[in-house]
Amino acid sequence: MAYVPSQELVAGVLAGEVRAIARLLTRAEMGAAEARPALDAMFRHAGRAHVVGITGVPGSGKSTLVALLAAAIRRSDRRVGIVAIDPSSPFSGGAILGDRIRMGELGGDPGVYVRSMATRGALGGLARGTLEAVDVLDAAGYEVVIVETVGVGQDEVDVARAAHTIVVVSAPGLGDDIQAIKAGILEIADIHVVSKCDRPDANRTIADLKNMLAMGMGSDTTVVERRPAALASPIVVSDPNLPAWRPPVIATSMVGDQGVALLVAAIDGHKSALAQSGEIETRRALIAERRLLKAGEEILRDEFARHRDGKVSALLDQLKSRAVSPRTAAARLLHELHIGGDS
Ligand SMILES: Nc1nc2c(ncn2[C@@H]2O[C@H](COP(=O)(O)OP(=O)(O)O)[C@@H](O)[C@H]2O)c(=O)[nH]1
Ligand SMILES: [Mg+2]
Repeated sequence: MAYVPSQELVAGVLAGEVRAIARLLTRAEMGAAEARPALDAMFRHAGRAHVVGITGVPGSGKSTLVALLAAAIRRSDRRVGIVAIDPSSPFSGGAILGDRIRMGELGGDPGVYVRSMATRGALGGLARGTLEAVDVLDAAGYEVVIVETVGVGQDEVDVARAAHTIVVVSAPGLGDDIQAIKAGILEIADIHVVSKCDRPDANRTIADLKNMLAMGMGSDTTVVERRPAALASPIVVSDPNLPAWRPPVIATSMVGDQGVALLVAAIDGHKSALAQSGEIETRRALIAERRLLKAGEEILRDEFARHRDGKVSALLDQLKSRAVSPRTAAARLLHELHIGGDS
């Protein structure tokens, strides 16, 4: 198969061609310099999708939920792109999200695209290019882009925080506490999910989570709208009278797809709440700021590694002997690396 320059893939991606999407995603993941202009073009064309981040500790049921969620969103005829950074959790016996989707009701559905990003290193260092993969799927016309990421570690949490709607998944059976608290991700939730609510111990997890929220670790909601009998907790579906969005708690289960339609409603409710309150602009600005800093960090780390044994080593020696302070050395470093310049 002949190598197609990345720039030539742009038109294919914009036309929604799966092969072009797959190739460009691979290059984004590899961090191929050649793909840079194409990825820049993707960023310019992106911005229409609603990006949903699904996060939670390993084994909390994220992949299972994402597959169900994607199927439910498909029923409203929207196309769904999925980027999963947790391709095979040890808890799921290595079953990856892509397999679930292919084997499930979405198998062969051209309206769903799943990409599992490899993680780097044993500690699951975040795959480079995850947010660029989101841009690619956004530019390719997927109306909803779901990002599954483990809510452990700064990089992974940063990816979740680049979403418009952040769903934090907690589950029974993973220890005594609400794991999301330990991971420090409870407060980033726009929507809380307690998964595996078919388990008898799920009620305790729901109660614990609500207690935590009542104690001010995030905010619970008390407004109920059209609450089906099956729903274990109240939910707000876009109420214009609310002063601000209050994260609902939704109980879900893979048994009978419980709570999944409500989760879709909550995501859509959050999306319209962001639009109605104008908060979407604030959030977009925050995401832009984070992405700028993140990209800057990446460039710095890349350049640092490239010159580690060259210009950087003398500076390191001076620092080691305390001839210069870290701040001064860093200022010189930035200067000498000519970051952003042509050198
Ligand atoms: N009982 C029950 N088990 C579930 C449910 N959802 C997921 N699991 C199980 O929990 C384990 C972890 O699920 P997975 O989706 O891979 O979690 P992830 O690591 O957060 O992506 C698997 O063994 C699943 O079969 C559920 O709704 N009910
Ligand atoms: Mg998973």
